[in-house]
Amino acid sequence: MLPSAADEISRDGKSLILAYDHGLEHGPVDFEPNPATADPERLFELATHSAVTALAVQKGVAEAYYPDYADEVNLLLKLNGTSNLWRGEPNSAVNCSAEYAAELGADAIGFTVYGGSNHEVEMAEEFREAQEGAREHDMGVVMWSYPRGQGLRNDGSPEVICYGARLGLELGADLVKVKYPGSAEAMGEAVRMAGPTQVVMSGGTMRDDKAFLRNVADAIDAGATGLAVGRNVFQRDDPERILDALEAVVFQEVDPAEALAIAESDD
Ligand code: FBP
Repeated sequence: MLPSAADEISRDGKSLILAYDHGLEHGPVDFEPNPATADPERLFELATHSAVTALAVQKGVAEAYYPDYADEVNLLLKLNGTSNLWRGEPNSAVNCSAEYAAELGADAIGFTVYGGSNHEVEMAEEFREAQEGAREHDMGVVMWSYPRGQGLRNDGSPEVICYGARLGLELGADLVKVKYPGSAEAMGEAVRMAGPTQVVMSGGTMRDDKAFLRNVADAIDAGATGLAVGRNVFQRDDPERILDALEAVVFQEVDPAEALAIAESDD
């Protein structure tokens, strides 16, 4: 692994990746709580917040909007994705190459791998091509490691999430994005299993400020180097406010209550 490959999408060894591939992965329903966020421009504006170290989007959104933000936003280009209209065994279509990501100006590539799916073998082979392409173009590699599929009964268990973190190391990711495994202890184990691959926590469904920031603080305490978050930022009425609080929790390791007070005073 190249130790510096993720530097472009990190600050002081920490990452706050704003994820915005939901229009593909979940569909327009994810924009309903805050309709302005259906407009990618709103997310690119949010990504200029000092807390954000990269914006993760799909190719079409990058082509249309990134040229105007190339100086202000670090681009993490997702190379695969599936819509929620798909009802089969978990799989993700590769819709962009590492070469084209480099042409678009990406700092890193993102790739989903569903370990445990009946399609795991082909996904791992596709990841190989993407990972090696990223290495050729000096781009970081972020794996969305979400074990799920017919054979997995409990894909949210700490053991499965820990295994997902390890897949990131084994397959050559610089950062591996995993769901929060439910406790700081379990997150610590995932971090241990990932070794030099940095672990970032996935945001998940919307929850209240305190609960969400507590999960983030626990993950950071356990050795995670940040988070990749979508809904818990853009579905809020005031996304900038939670970014202020996240900046304090992730980069200054401030306690969530204090971070919220900082965010309030910034208003
Ligand atoms: P959230 O913070 O909104 O959970 O976003 C993280 C993310 O990984 C997105 O990049 C992706 O679109 C989504 O979650 C996939 O979620 P799932 O596959 O669990 O429905």
